[in-house]
Parts: sequence; C-alpha cells; structure tokens
Amino acid sequence: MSRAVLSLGANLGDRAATLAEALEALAADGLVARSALFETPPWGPVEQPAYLNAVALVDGPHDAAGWLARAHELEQAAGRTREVRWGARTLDVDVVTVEADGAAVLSDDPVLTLPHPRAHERAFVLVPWASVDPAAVLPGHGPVADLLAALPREEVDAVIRWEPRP
Ligand code: A4P
Ligand code: MG
Repeated sequence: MSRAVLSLGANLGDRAATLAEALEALAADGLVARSALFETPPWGPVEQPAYLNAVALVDGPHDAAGWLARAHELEQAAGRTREVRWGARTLDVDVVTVEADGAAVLSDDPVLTLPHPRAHERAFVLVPWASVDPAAVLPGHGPVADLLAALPREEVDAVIRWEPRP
C-alpha cells in the first residue's frame, strides 16, 4: 500500500476522452481525488499541440514500482507509441511522488526517479495538484503553493481550467 500523486497529460486524439478513461481506470487502484482538466501550453523543446493535464491522488495496493507499472499500462491502453522524448503523445502518466508508511519514497534510479525530477518547475503539474490538495508538499522542494508562487506568473496563468464545448 502507498499513496501517490500521478500527473496525466494528453495532446493527441480525443484528449478529454483519453484522460477520462485513464482516471476511470484508476478507480480500481484507490483513486482518492482527481483534478479538473486544464489546458496547458506544451513544455519543452518540441513543437507540438496544447496538452490537457490532470492530477490524480491515489492510495492503493501498489508500491512505487507498481504505480509506474500502472502508469505504463494506462499509456498502453491509450495506444501510446513512444517516438520523440518530450514529444506529442496520446497519454503520458508520470509518478510525481509516492508516500509509504508516512514517509516520502526517494529514488535517483533513472527507471523511476522520485519525486519526479521536473515536477517542481512545471505549472501543468503544480496547478492541478494544488487545486485538489492546497496543502500539498513536494518532498525536497517544499509546499506546492510556494513553488507556484516562485514560477513566472505567465506560466501559471497559462494553465487554464478546461471545459468541453457545449
Ligand atoms: N521515469 C523515471 N522516473 C519517472 C517518474 N517519476 N514517472 C522513466 C514516470 N516515468 C519515470 O518516460 C521516459 C522514462 O522515464 C520512462 O521509461 C520511465 O521509466 P517516457 O514517458 O517514456 O518519455 P517522455 O514522457 O517523453 O519523457 P519524460 O522525460 O518522462 O518526459 P516528461 O517529463 O514526462 O514530459 N507539456 C505540457 N503542457 N504537459 C505535459 O504533460 N509532458 C511532457 C513529457 C512534455 N511537455 C508537456 C507535457
Ligand atoms: Mg513521461
């Protein structure tokens, strides 16, 4: 058993349907809370369409490696193919943090680095996370609210709550 924060992102195909399906599947893994969907400009060096991002809080029957395995299963179920690092994808599921027996799991293994090495600088992770857990703390980096306050204002403001068009 452990608690985890998962970050989900999609920027190809029916992004909202893909995220809805993945979040639904996580119900079987102890989904505690999920954020709304947020539309976010692509981060990184690759030119690509805008993402929809969401964060899920889970508390269930996996250890850290188990959450990564679930993340990969969800990506595969969404038909993800891996071509370009940081490039467009039907679904990306990252493990942001894991907490077991009340303590943060720390790892510098490239197969599973915890906390996720880039989460602290990504508004597309921090904004949805703070929306479901305003008191969240990113181990080694501090309160998520403080990390958001330290990011450039325009990056935070560019993460916009997304609603389906009527
Ligand atoms: N890996 C190591 N630690 C972790 C972890 N904590 N969670 C390994 C998940 N995976 C982890 O990932 C590469 C390898 O990282 C995996 O084999 C895993 O064992 P990948 O998903 O195959 O490749 P990737 O996603 O292209 O690379 P990477 O480095 O994970 O990219 P990111 O950091 O996931 O960035 N812009 C917006 N707005 N929203 C997004 O969601 N996502 C990305 C992808 C880029 N730009 C984005 C977004
Ligand atoms: Mg990834």
